[in-house]
Amino acid sequence: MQSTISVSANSQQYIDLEDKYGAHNYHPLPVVLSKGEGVFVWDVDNKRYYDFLSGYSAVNQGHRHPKIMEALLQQASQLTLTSRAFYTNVLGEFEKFITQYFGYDKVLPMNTGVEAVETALKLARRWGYDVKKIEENKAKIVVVEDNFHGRTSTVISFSNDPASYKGFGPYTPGFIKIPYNDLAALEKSFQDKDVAGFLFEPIQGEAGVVVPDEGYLSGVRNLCNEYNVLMIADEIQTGLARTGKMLACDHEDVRPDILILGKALSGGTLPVSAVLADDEIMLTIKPGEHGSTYGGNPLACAVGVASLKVLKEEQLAEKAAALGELLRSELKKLNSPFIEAIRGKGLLNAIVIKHKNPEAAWDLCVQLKENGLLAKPTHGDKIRFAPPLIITREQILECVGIIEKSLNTLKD
Ligand code: IF1
Repeated sequence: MQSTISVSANSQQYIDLEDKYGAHNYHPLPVVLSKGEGVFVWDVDNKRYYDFLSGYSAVNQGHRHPKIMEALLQQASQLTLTSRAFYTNVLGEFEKFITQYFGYDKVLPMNTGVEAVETALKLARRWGYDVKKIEENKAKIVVVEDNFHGRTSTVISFSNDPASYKGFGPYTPGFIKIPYNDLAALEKSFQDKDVAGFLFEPIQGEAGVVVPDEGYLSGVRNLCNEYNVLMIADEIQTGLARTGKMLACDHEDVRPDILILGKALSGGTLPVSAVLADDEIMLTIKPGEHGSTYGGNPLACAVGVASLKVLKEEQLAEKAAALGELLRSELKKLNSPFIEAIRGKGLLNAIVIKHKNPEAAWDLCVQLKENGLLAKPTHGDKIRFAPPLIITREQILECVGIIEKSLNTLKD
């Protein structure tokens, strides 16, 4: 039985509206938000909440960061979209800025995360044919179990979560799935000469914040070098300071051949994603062979630069590292019988709930909401704790208090 949910009539009308007119492809918490600022969001009754989801890491810089807003509004007053049929005075500046920021020759801008993943897959295949000399249509990409890279028909083709793939076949061929965090399996998969790339998340988000063993990232790098396979890091969720480094790959000083970014690249303002690689890879795609109407649009370029600047100016990676340590150690101190595991890196964290009631994680999230903190369960028993990186020490401690109070309402 789910715990009683208090929803005001005011909120309920908006919930009913979405329910009636929107597709039922989500199951949101019963809270209706109308405003955000920094680490907080407010509902339509003006109740304030800590946002511990941060748009799944899209609002690392906090809601409506003033510098990102300024860039957005300034650019909106000049030019918002041209398509890539013409040059603009902002795209090149963005491209120069982001390639120098991450140390790659080139960038290919897209919009949503999954489009950037698709771009990376196409690049890896093309590189496989043009550079590695794989026979036409034979290229394979190695992926891992419990991956999450988005929702397109190709990307769900290599998901092993039935909720993602079931009933959406036929599936795109050309993917080999191996266990995560398993270098022996990776090396075995590389025996196949048709493997062009290895696509993976440096920390698995959707799987419930699964952190690989130390040495995994550098091990992947070494094997990719040895077997001439492209290392493709999906840092859409883990990148941009979230895990306590600018990129999760930086934890082992590893540089992927293809770097995929999204989410916080726009600080939560609009879909902005990017694929970074060096010339040998990027220049295999020629004019007319890939693109997107909105990719690299002026608004995206302006907020992209501003969003990246904020990360460094406010030392958000360093903050995430320190506050993540604090959050996990304070959660441990609670010694709750209902917390089976606490894991994560930086401010990308999850707790695993242990309870005889399979709805306990959902019920806890409802209690957290009542007490002023928003978080969402994944896969039934896991709850992600990922606040904006601008959160303060005092606020983290206050939030742990809210979590403690909410845990206390769970009955044995
Ligand atoms: C939803 C999850 C998070 C991602 C990685 C690519 C994408 C994502 C590593 C695609 C997107 C989102 C999508 C969102 C929920 C969310 C999510 F729980 F589903 F897995 F964050 F953990 N690579 N993740 O995490 O990016 O195309 O969505 O911009 O509702 O599907 P997108």
